[in-house]
Amino acid sequence: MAYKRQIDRLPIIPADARKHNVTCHYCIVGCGYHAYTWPANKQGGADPKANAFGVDLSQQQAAETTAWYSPSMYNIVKQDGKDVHIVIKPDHDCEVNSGLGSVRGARMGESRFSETRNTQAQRLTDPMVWRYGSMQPTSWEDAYDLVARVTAAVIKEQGEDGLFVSMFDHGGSAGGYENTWGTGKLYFGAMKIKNVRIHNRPAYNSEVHGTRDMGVGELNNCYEDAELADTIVAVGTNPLETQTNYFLNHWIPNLRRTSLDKKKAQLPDESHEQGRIVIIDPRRTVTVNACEMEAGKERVLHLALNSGTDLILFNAIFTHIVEQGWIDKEFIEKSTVAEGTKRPDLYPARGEADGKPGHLTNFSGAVEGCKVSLEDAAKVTGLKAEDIAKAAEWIGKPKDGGKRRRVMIGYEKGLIWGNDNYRTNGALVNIALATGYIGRPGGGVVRLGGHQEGYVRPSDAHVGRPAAYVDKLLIEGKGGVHHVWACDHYKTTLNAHEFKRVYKKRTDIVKDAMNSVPYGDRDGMVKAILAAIKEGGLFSVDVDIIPSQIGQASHVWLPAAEAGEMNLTSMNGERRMRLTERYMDPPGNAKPDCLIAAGLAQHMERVLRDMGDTAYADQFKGFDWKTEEDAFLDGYQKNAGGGEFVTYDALRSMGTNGFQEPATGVKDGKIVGTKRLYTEGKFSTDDGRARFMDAPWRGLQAPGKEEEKAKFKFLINNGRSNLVWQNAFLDQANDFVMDSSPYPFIEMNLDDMASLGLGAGDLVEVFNDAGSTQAMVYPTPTARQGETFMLFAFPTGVQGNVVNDGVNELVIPNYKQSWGDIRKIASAPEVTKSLSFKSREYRLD
Ligand SMILES: Nc1nc2c(c(=O)[nH]1)N[C@H]1C(S)=C(S)[C@@H](COP(=O)(O)OP(=O)(O)OC[C@H]3O[C@@H](n4cnc5c(=O)[nH]c(N)nc54)[C@H](O)[C@@H]3O)O[C@H]1N2
Ligand SMILES: Nc1nc2c(c(=O)[nH]1)N[C@H]1C(S)=C(S)[C@@H](COP(=O)(O)OP(=O)(O)OC[C@H]3O[C@@H](n4cnc5c(=O)[nH]c(N)nc54)[C@H](O)[C@@H]3O)O[C@H]1N2
Ligand code: SF4
Ligand SMILES: [Mo]
Repeated sequence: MAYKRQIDRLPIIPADARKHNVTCHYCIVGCGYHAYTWPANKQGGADPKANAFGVDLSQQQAAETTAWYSPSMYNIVKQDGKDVHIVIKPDHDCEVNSGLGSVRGARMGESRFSETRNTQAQRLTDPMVWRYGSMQPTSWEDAYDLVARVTAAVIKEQGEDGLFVSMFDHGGSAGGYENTWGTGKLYFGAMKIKNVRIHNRPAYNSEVHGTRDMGVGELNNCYEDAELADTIVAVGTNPLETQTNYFLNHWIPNLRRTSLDKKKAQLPDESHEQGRIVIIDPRRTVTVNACEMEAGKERVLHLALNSGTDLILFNAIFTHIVEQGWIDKEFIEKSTVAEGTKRPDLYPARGEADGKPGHLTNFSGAVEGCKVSLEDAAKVTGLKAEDIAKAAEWIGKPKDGGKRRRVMIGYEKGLIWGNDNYRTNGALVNIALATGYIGRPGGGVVRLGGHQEGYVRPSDAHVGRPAAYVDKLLIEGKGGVHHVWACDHYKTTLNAHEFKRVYKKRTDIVKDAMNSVPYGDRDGMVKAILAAIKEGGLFSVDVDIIPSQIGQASHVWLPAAEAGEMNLTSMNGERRMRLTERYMDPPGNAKPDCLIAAGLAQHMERVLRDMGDTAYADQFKGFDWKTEEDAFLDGYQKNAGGGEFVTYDALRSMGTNGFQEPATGVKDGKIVGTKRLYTEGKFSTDDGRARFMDAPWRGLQAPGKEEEKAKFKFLINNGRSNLVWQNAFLDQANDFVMDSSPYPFIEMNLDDMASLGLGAGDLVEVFNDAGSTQAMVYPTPTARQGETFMLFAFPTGVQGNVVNDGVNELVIPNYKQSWGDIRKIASAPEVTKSLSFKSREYRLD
């Protein structure tokens, strides 16, 4: 029955099981689940009164029944110190997923820490410190004391710029409003840390400065808009695999040729068409395949452009829409910068825009600046001019009867981590502004998102723009202490090969120094560490839930609790905020990140007072939180828009549907939210008018990319797959994942494989001037010659090793445009030999 799950039957959930609201803490979509728990020595029965479903389980259930769960949703965990059964099961009444799970979220149950069933035995249960040559358990007090003393001493010597911080800025696990506030209050409130970076990029900046500078916040629509759109435009994203239930539950019902989506049929006075989709991605993804199967090929336009050429494509689409007169004049006049407006402070002359790699302007400025012919764009993108025109038509041309099309544009990492981030982002938003489809049903120009969001922090203005390129500074030997929160640069940064080489060297200097002093001699230990830092060493503190790869270099590990082991609030890609209720105990002595930050602050205060710096010590006051709820009240309630209406109790009563931020009030005990932003045509600028961007094409922008492309044979495109969540931090201890993916796959064209003498499952080395890594060959008939796709961030082969250090002017990395050569290491070894390499595409006939 159960694949390596050591179980031959599952207990029935009893009627009196405790039921907790859960939002899946993996991707942005934030599907609603319930966690049922009940004592280990009990189970329910077949009688409707004896089970949680209230149905007669002695009868055969219908195909679409909700009265079931799978082995992957089950576990035995600790709750208030006692063993309980747990089932974490998708909620049919959640509007986000309507009961769908995914191959990631539906494994939440088996991915919980269980001493009984031996799952996730890798979880950290105690603080660990470098002692006598290895990592050893210790108490929180001891670990805090060491971290605070070294950190305070380094700040005394080097100033706050000597403390480097890497911290998550998202929701989901790690993150959440509680934890972004806890860490934010420590590093941006008590301190003003400048050498700080976010989990997924080497600086503290925005992934989407472009759209924000134009006044268009990136999460401006709602998931229902994907059901209402006449045309969905998907740029650099593979939502079947990365926003799975958003795609399946909201895009597919619109695209599916067999029925008109119910919500769409209810729209007043509009012509009702089955949706169509334009997908812009150099690679044929399974999303393209699924759309073709569901919508019919004639309603799917896949623009397989040359890697990194999106900007010129968008400019050509924009130009064509303008030339055809398909623009929304009224919207442009009312909601965007008026012609002739002179605001040198806001839109300086072209080329003089400080910290803005694109020039913010009005409509005609963008028309002039972005002008490019279909033919010229076709040459650069490798597409046919007629296909570019067709995309412009599907976006701009009014429907039969003259009604405007409803168009939703969604983009993610193929654009964000793509060539020339700022301008490309701007060029795409230009199209949405020109056609007026923002703030209207079936519209929006939005990030599709990565993790859930949950950002509330004191201002980061002191960081400046461009922000410090933190990884580069670390490589150059800067800084004395590095605090790392919930990210693993060893697997996920750019220029990772070099980063790891230097980071290991610098942290080893400190380890060697620590080995020379008895651990119990705290003064001697701190002195030795400081001396080692003067020699170029770096003291590293890793706050994580498992021993991570960067953690191998660290001197202290602080064990964190995940969502569900603490109460945690976050919002999804349509700003839907929910509370995941604590349903189990954290492993051992692990704590919520916000309380770890509070503990660090309190010890900093104590140490600084001991050092005699009372004024600085006083800055670390205000962390006397007992629970994560205290952190939430201190952070969200006081600092988030509409926060005053939002409490844990109110969220609990709003279940898995929650409300869409920002909150605007409370009615009949329910929080009232905001379905769409910008419905009044007023944008996030001082005058409420959105800006266009004058953003002409300038080739591959990041340093070294053109040269790399010319020198090496293969594009090493990279990203995600359905099965694996992020850097596989939990998946690496899951047989289901590791048996099918012992190494990261690299999808290759069959002729390319033949020319290198490669077979399925062979191990190859991928290399270029930035570094080298390894992968497992996955024969892919649809892959274009010379273009590969490698799974990113995998523990047994890090794609980031071959991503060079080139970034844009605002320090946004360019992970997606990498080129390298490939050579064979070994024919399929035992672990890959018996794997299936069948096509990931499906056919209905
Ligand atoms: N080549 C290449 N590189 C990329 C990308 C790419 O497309 N290509 N994408 C980038 C993107 S978008 C992202 S998001 C990053 C991801 O980069 P990372 O953020 O480094 O990767 P994650 O796997 O999300 O890391 C999560 C870490 O946090 C730990 N963790 C999980 N839950 C908790 C918790 O509750 N508390 C604490 N303290 N720790 C926790 C996990 O064990 C893990 O070590 O990678 C980036 N790097
Ligand atoms: N299964 C799963 N889902 C996830 C995650 C996960 O780890 N696993 N991670 C989550 C996170 S943190 C994030 S940020 C999101 C990312 O979600 P996505 O952005 O959808 O995922 P990626 O696979 O990184 O990249 C998407 C596509 O960009 C394409 N691309 C590469 N170069 C270019 C280019 O030059 N132009 C264009 N237009 N496209 C290009 C790639 O071929 C790829 O198909 O996924 C989230 N969801
Ligand atoms: S689609 Fe995302 S949020 Fe939903 S179950 Fe899957 S991983 Fe979780
Ligand atoms: Mo991400």
